[in-house]
Amino acid sequence: MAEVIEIKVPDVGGVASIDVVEVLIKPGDTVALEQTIATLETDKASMDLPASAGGIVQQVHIKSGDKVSEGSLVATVLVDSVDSPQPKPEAPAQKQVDPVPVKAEQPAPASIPEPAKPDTVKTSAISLPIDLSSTATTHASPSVRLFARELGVDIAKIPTGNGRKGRILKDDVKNFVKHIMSGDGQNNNQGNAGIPGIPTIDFSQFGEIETQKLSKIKKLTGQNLTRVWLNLPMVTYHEEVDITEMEAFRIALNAEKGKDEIKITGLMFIIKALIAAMKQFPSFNASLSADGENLILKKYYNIGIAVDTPNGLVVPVLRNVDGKSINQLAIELAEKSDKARQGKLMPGDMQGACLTISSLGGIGGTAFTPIVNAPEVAILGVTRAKMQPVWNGKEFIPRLMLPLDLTYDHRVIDGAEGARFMAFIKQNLSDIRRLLL
Ligand code: CAO
Repeated sequence: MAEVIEIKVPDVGGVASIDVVEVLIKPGDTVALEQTIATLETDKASMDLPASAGGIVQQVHIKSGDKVSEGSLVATVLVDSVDSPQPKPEAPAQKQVDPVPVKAEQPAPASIPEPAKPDTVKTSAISLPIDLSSTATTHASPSVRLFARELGVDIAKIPTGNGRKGRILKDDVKNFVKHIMSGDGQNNNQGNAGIPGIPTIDFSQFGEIETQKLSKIKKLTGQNLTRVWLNLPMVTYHEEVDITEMEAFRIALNAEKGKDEIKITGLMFIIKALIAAMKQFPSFNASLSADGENLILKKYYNIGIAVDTPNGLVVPVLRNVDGKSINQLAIELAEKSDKARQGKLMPGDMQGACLTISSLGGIGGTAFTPIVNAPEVAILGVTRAKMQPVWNGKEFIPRLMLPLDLTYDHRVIDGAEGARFMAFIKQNLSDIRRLLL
């Protein structure tokens, strides 16, 4: 025999006039015992309303926006008396279930009940208690939280929901996942992690405009830079290095070269000094593990070089640099930067860097604050060397001074370690004989 059971709002600790935020069932649906059928909300908490009986929903008596109180009729459910599952008093999960069983003599497992003929139907009412204390936050209902957890979504990362007062609904979780999967979540003007978005402005109201599509490289670089900017506590340390002797040696070396040979720039010496410093300070040749618990130290020395191309910034990687001569490095960088500018780099050409150098020295500058190419832990910025009067204790003498900027991930590198690393590079570039040591 089947019977129609009324599901009512249970004892909610005397709170009246509770808002109905979401109704999750409709007539014809099959619900299981304890399945969430609606989300209710008071000023202080939200709660899932569990079905106090399993069966086929006959009628739903509430809708989103209604106000309900204890005893309000929520839905009627047609229950197959023989098959409907009952709460077992000894099962811990059902300790919260209303002590009034649907039918104590019906322990059989759930099956979808057939609609019963009217003359075999009788009506009764049951309600399950709901726990207000366990749902003390007002952002999302427990069922939405559970749904988010099942998908591995941190609900705090969903900026706002479409429910009443910004409540996060199941659809908001789904849309958030879609947004992330499409890659859009990294690269838009909308605020992430609660950061307010940048307002959209119609600039044409102020004057003539033209809209240009961003290149793919620019979009990808933008995503990566935003990700790093938001995730890494970065510090930039500035230093000036006397490269007068190094420059004289470089000019002498280039003078020996034939017309068609690749010339050596100061960058090659900087790469060499950087490798020596990474050997001396191994935490710079490392990456933080994803859980932030370990430092992964690398025993190879690959250096990424930021290259300016018509389509945007790319970072080809020079591999196993410690085993290469200055001339080899010059040839390899010329080849890679040519390839980069022609858009011919393959993904493999841009992978595996331990640290990156961003050199603007060919263009100018006195200092800048490059952004770490995470999961690397530091980046070395270079701007234009210039002759400066330097006090030698007796007089000012003209010296060629090279400005360097080291940005590092402060979770891995301490300030003093950063300063020592730069002091080591400075010592080696000021006296390049030290690179032989
Ligand atoms: N001080 C003074 N002169 C410098 C210098 C410096 N720090 N660095 C380079 N120069 C000189 C070179 O000696 C060369 O002079 P000549 O023409 O007389 O030979 C000239 O500037 C051009 O050098 P270059 O830039 O072609 O060569 P490089 O080896 O120094 O750099 C590369 C190669 C690929 C790094 C560079 O061409 C490049 O693309 N730089 C841009 C990187 C970039 O965009 N970074 C920003 C990233 S945002 O974080």
